[in-house]
Amino acid sequence: MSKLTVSTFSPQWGLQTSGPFALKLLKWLDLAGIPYDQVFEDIPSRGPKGKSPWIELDGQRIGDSEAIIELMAQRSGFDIERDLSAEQRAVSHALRRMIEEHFHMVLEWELFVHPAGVEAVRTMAARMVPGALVGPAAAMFCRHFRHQLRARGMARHSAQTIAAKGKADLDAVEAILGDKPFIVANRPSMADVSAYGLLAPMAAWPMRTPVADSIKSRPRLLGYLQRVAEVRAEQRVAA
Ligand SMILES: N[C@@H](CCC(=O)N[C@@H](CS)C(=O)NCC(=O)O)C(=O)O
Repeated sequence: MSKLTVSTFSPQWGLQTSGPFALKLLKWLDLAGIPYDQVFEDIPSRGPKGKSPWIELDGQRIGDSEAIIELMAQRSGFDIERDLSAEQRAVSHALRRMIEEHFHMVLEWELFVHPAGVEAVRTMAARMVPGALVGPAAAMFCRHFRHQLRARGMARHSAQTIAAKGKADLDAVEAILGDKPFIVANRPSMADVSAYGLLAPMAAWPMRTPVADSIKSRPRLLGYLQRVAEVRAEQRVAA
């Protein structure tokens, strides 16, 4: 397979990247055994879809973790859900959509609107831009996400309601996980790759925000995230 370059946000909180969708993509590539070069790029508007992550392959730039995974699955023949039943695939799909389309807004709200998150964004901005620009850059970043979250409806709720919504998603993940090693089966599915990408940053970040604190208080979820972090490639793909 040709050389693959993956552009992601910089590493943060002991993770390969702070970007949830990039973390998801890197985990899938690791499970597929597909080698890649990671390039740090903290300005998502530079990507082909204006969002992080994106890849470069055969001179083409492709955005969106789902589209990238579909393409790489086709090229490599690696189907992470190959042994799952139709029902398990459906549960995996539904959970993935909940995590990526709903829980992601809760994550963004805690990072870009909650005061503890805003403070952390300032610290991160200090590593990216010269001193005088740190305040304006952090404010611009947070404003951008606040507007998006308002447009999508999430930021119109109270802080208490948003925390309750996030915790309800965690309850669902935990209940479906039960005593299984992974969310829908005894081997990883797309739901696990998404859950890892979106939950691991909140489990790892030091800021005290309600839903991140809730993840940190759930040993079953923490054990699960550790398991996904450690799971190895199931199949090697010729480079
Ligand atoms: N559906 C996209 C979502 C990517 C996404 O939302 N990325 C966020 C960072 S986690 C981003 O770049 N946001 C920048 C923006 O919305 O301006 C995917 O799966 O890659």
